[in-house]
Parts: sequence; structure tokens; C-alpha cells
Amino acid sequence: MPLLLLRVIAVGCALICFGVLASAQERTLGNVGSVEKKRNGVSVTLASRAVADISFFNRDTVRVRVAPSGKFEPDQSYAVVGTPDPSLKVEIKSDKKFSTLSAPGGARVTFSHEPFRLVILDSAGRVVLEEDGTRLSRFSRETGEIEASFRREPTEVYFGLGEKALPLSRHNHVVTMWNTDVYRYKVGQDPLYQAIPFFIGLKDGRAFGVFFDNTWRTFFDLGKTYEKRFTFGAPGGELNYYVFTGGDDRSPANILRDYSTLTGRAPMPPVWALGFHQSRFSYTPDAKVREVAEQFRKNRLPLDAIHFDIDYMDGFRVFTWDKKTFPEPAKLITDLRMQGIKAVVIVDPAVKVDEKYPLYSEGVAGGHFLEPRGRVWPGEAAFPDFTNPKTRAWFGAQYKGFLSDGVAGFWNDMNEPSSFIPDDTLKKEPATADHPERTLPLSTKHVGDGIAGDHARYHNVYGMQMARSSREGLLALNPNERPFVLTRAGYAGIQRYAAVWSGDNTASWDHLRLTIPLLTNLSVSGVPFIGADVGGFTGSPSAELFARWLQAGSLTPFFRAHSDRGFGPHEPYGFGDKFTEINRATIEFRYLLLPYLIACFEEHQATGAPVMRPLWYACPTDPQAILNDSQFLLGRDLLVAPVMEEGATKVGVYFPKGDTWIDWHSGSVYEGGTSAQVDAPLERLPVFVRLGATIPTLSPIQSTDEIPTAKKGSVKAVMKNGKAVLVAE
Ligand code: MIG
Repeated sequence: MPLLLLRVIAVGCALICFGVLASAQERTLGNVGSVEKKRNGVSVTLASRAVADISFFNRDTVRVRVAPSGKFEPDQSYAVVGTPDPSLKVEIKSDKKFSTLSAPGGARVTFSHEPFRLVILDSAGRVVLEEDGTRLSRFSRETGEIEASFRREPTEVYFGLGEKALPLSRHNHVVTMWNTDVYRYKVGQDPLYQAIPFFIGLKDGRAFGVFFDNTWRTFFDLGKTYEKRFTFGAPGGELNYYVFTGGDDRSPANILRDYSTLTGRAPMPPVWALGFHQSRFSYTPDAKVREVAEQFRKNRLPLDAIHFDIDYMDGFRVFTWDKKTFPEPAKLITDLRMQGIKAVVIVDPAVKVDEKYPLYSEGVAGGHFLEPRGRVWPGEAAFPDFTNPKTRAWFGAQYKGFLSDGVAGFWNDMNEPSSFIPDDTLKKEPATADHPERTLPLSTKHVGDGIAGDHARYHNVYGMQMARSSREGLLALNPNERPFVLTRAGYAGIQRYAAVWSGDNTASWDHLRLTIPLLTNLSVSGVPFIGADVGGFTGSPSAELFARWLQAGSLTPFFRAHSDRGFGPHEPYGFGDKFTEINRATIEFRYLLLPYLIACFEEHQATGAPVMRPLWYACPTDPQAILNDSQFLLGRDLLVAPVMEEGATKVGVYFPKGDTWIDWHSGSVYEGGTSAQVDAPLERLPVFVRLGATIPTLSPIQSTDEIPTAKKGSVKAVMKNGKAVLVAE
């Protein structure tokens, strides 16, 4: 079909075309010059010389792309894997003053021509987003900055944006996307390790989503500067964003269905990775690892994995073993496997600068390293350029040795990337030791998968591309096994490659409470396989804190206890017999529910629904559910209300509207829309089953190896003689 060129206007007076200049350098897009029809949308030339492409990804998803320079880069994204719906027929109308694009049965976009201003509507014609006329989209050609602003209602709330140590909703906050190694981060600190520039907004019970696919250091000002506006922007790149209008019912589920169609879903984890993991910085030497395994088995504590932290390596050289402390890794790992325990080893990105270390010389010869070098555990170290496909393949192939040793899973740490402060700087400025932005210089050059660029642009995808290299390498080496990769840093789409844990949290009650807002928001950022270090990484948890944290963590998707160097026990057998028994019951409950957890991951695969869910996800119209940050849902049918207060033996629970809930332990029945104080003695995690649900279960096992011979059962929440009851079979 020949391109239809709709010449609109060319009131082309240079004086009025530049829109409102807020500063000497900043300009808005200006008036519309021409509107040209393209596949699934239009291309708009603007008086500012910028061009804007507006198109539909599917019926309910609109993409807006603005190139301030007037020329688009090749359309390449680290996040996006979906392709636009080929069956779409977008209708386009244009007159002198307005253009309108509509997808039959779906969203609609209209924009005025003088000046260019966008309004995006849902399938029922309700406004979803409307550019703020008092602060139109703008850019600076001199600095490369770009920005877009939309009107908001003061009651609007926002969720997602990856991993944040912030309150449940991000309204009234300005947040930053910049992957940062934040040892001992504080509640309220921003940013942390994961940058996911996607959020779900909720207004009057209706959801919408915005994904700003820009890998630079982006920001989101969600009503903080001005309560009737939200703004997002970046110091460079294109203004490239997707708006999810949510279809007819405007549900959060629809937003995540469409977002995950665009950026992908998590593959099914290996079943063992859904069991309990035990970790510490570090279990060394090998005898210590054996002792941990023995303690678990002796105490009949279920366990599927032990993590090997950095000290197993030879001088922190990645992909090596310390011959003194781990002389026979394959033997050790086989012995662990006999006890139903898999080995997970940490793999850091940076390669020790050492001419005698083959990986280093190979990396130099292959041109795999970034310049300049950095400093990490091994001293001076070279960072592979994971934005180079050849480097990803090279690094990924290194897992071969570990696979033949029998290692089952891999843990990618320090991949923000984190680079220590050089010694001479440290001497001069000791305070920089804790500098939160210790990373590579922003001018570091990356291959960028064909679009060369510097670290300011590629920093946020570094960790994700490392995790990709790991996953793809493992699949190439062993196509028949589902890989398990755990990563600390990531960007939108990280769910395709790895599970995520929330880094260096602290052994405190407020960090335990933080896990729910942190993890549920990461979850609705499209990443289902997530967890926080049980017990808190740094610090020594009391027996009570550890037991309560283990309970809360037992129904999060990724379940691992981990500890920093030199702190007290973070092992479930480390607190005396009474607590060993309590902790055993907690982990056993996790294993009992494994078939249900697996079903939740299958549901994610099919629909994009999260595994761990905030209450608002299920009840966006229930005002009491929306800001609840002390409870969560596991899948659709289990409501979890962990105890997160020291000394508490009761917990206040809100039961979301629309369902009836039955206490797993006591059988008490609660109607949706009510609150209650529920008994929660130390040994009990309050869990409630939705009336009508069938929860598949397993008889007690010590590891997932025993699943084939375990007894399969179920717990059903049904009406019997006019009463809601749980029936176990
Ligand atoms: O500079 O490998 O978040 O889980 O135990 C610290 C040692 C490096 C940070 C990780 C933590 C891990 C630790 N690592």
C-alpha cells in the first residue's frame, strides 16, 4: 500500500513553532507539520524538527516514540520481545486541528496539532492519559534530556518501577532508575539494584500501565513536584513509551498480560529451585558445607540447595575452585546430591587481571573487556561487555566446567555493575568507600548489540545482559535442563533470564516489613521469581525475628536464608531445639504447598499474572485493600498475613472484598470486606484459603527429589451444611 501522506498544516512560522521555551535550551515538540500514515499508526513531523511515531502494539496498547533529532535509531530494545499484533487494523482520521487513531474495540489516541498534545483513551472512551498542557513533552538538543508529563488526579496511586525500599504506592515520590550496589540499604533509600521503568497506575479502581523503554538514568516524578501531574524523563535517548489502557475491564491483570506480552514472561523454574535454599558468605571449606547439609538432614529440615559464596574461588577468579578449601568439588557436589541437595555457586562479572589466568588472557585476546578496568574482590579486574553478543556467548560457555562438576544453579552478583573505589582515591577520600554509585565511568564504551554507546546508556542493562549470557550459555551447554540463574541487577524483561533477590537487606523488623511492599512491587513489574534474604543479610537476627522472617519468606516465590560475613546464625537449626521445631514446620509448610506454587508459575506463563500478589491486584476497587502493605496473596487462592512485629501473637488481617476466607489453621471463616485480629502464636504463619479454591498439596518431604513418591493431596475450601469449611484429602 502506498504511504498516504496527510499534509496537515504548515503554519510553519519559525517564531511560534517552538512552543513554550522553559529555558534557553529546552523546547517542546511544537506544532504538527505533517502526519504520515504508517503500519499500525502514524509518523508526525513537528516544528521543533523532532519526529513522533504513534502506533498500536495491540488493541489496548499504544506506543509513542519521539526522536528529538528528527531521526530514529534502529528500533532495538533490550526489554521488548513481543511483536505488534499483525491482525490489527488501525483507523486514522486527520483534519486541520486533530488526528485520531483508533483500534476497533480497543484504545484510541487523539492529538491536537497546535500544539502537538496527546490524549489516550480506553475502549470505552474514558481518558487514560492526557498530556499536561502546562508542561508539554520537551527535550533539549544541547543536553539530550527528554521528558513527558501527564495530568493526574491527586488520588491516583502507582505500583511497580522495579525494586524500591519505598512505601507500597509510589505517589508523591520522585524515583530514579539506576542499578546501584547498596550494601545495608536503608528503608526509604533509592535507587536499589533493579531498574524497571514500568508502573501500573490506579484511579477509581481502573488500572493503566506506562512503560518508558529507556535504559538511561530515568526518573519518575509521581505527583511529588506538583500533585496534578506526573512526569518521567531521561538524560538521553528517545522518548519511547508504551501505554497500556487495560481493555474493557481495565483490570491490573490485563495490564500485566499486555506488559508481559511485550517484555516476556519468566520460564518455568526447575522444581528444586522452588524448594528451600540455605546460604552464607561463605560456607568454607568443603567440610563446612558438608556440616550444613548434615545439620539439615539430622534435624529433618527440608532443603534443596546450598549456595557457595565467593570464598570457594581461587583468589576470586571467576569459574575456578580454591584447590585448598575445595579440593574435590565434584565429589562434594555428588555427595550433596545424594542427600537431595543441589549446589548453587556465585559467579561475579569481573575477571581478575592476571596474565597467568587463562580466562583473563582469553578475554583480552577476544576483545571482551570494557575499558577502563575496575576494582572488585580479586583486586584489579576487567568487566566483560555483556552488551556484545560475542562476549555473552564467550562468558556463557565458561559454565561448562561447573556443569560437569554437577553444579545445578548460578548466582550472578555485583552486576550493577559494582566496582570498588580505587585505592588512591580511597586514601585521599576515605568516605568514598561507601559511595553508593561505585560503578564504571559513564564514558565507558559499550558495543550495545550494534548500537555503540557509553555506560550512561547501558549501565542499567549490564546485569540483565549478564544474566542473559548465563541463561543462554547454560541452555546451549545443556538444552534438556531448565537453568536456575539468580541475579541482583536487572532491567525490564529480566524475568526472561533469572530470579531476583533483593540484595543486602538488614536483620531488623523494619526490613522484614519492607519485604512485602518491595517484593509485591517487583512482582507487578513483571518479575515473578523473587525473594528477600531470610533473616536479613547483615546483622544477627534474634531467634524470633528469624522464625517470623522464615514464615513470611516461606510463601514468597524464591525462598533463601542468607547471611553476611561474621554474623550470628541464619540457619533454621541455629536457635535451639524449640526454634528448630518451629522452623521445621515453616519449611515443611512450603513443601506441602509446592504443587500449588508450581501451578502459580504455570499461570504466570499462561497469562502473565504475578505469583506473589499485592491485595490491590485482586481487588482494585476495594479502597481498604489498595494500600495494604502487610499482607499478600500467593496466586489467587491464598491470603498471607505474616507477623512482622516483635512479640506479637496476634495479627490484624483485612479480608479483601468479594470472597470468603477460611483460616488454614483454625478453620475460622471471614467475610471479605471485614477485618479481624487473628491468633498467630510464634509457631504459626496466618494463611487463609479462598472459598471455592482447591489447593494441591504434598505429604512431607525433605527435598524435591522425593516428589515422585510423595503422597499427592488437596485442601478444598467448600460449603458444607451451609458452612464454609476446609476439607483435606
Ligand atoms: O560485596 O559475595 O549481595 O549476597 O553474599 C559484597 C558476597 C558481595 C553481595 C551480595 C551478597 C553476597 C556478597 N556480595
